[in-house]
Amino acid sequence: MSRILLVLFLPLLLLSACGESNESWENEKVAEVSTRIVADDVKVEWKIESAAGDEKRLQLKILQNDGKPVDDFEITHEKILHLIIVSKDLSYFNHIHPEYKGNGLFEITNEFPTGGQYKLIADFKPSDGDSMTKMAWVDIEGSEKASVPVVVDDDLVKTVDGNRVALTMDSFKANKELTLKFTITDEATNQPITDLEPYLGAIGHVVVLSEDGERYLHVHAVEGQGSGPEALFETEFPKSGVYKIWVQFQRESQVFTVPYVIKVE
Ligand SMILES: [Cu+2]
Repeated sequence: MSRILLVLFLPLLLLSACGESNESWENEKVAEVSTRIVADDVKVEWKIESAAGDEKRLQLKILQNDGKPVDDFEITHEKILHLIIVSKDLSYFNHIHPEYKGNGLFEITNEFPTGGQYKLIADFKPSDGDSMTKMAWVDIEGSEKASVPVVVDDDLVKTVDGNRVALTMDSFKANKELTLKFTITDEATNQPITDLEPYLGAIGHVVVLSEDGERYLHVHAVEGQGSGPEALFETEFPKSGVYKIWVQFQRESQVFTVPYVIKVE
């Protein structure tokens, strides 16, 4: 008799145990989703006004979709927020770090070389949220210059401020993880440069945009690199086409930026 009861009850016990654990797992999941800030929850209000001289004052207000400011950020690559500014024709590039005023508001001034359209790209990470990128096209008042065509480089060796920087890639194919390798030599002496200083917590910083300025690629410096002459970065191009790459390095407290235009098959 007792054996029959046990046989009857065992499946019931198992069922209820499963039910309970499923439920608590679901609850945990819901709690996690409700507190973690994901990119879709966040919007940026951009404001641009004239400041002193030729400068413009840029303001970014970072808000959740319900209008509540995001007011707590984690530092990534040594800064709370990274702002990239690129002209429509990709001829102008700037990478700056707006000051945090609190309550989701960031502010900085910038001198735009001409009027016209610019792309603003902000990288940041809300505390207890995902790293995210928010972008916008903005119109800057002022006289416009003829746009400079984006032309694929025949030669991927460029010299800026006496630093000769050669770019080599292990592949020019889309949808494939690949490595960008920069090799830096002194233009005057031909000697390898080995005194790169850490810049934003890495050997250097790389920004990649598609020719139309619409696609912004995430690029990671390979960790644990020294101070030159080689610097390695990993990325993946989402589709074939023309891309502009800007690499930034620091020597003797000075940052220099080297641009390249490549074609990915
Ligand atoms: Cu930055």
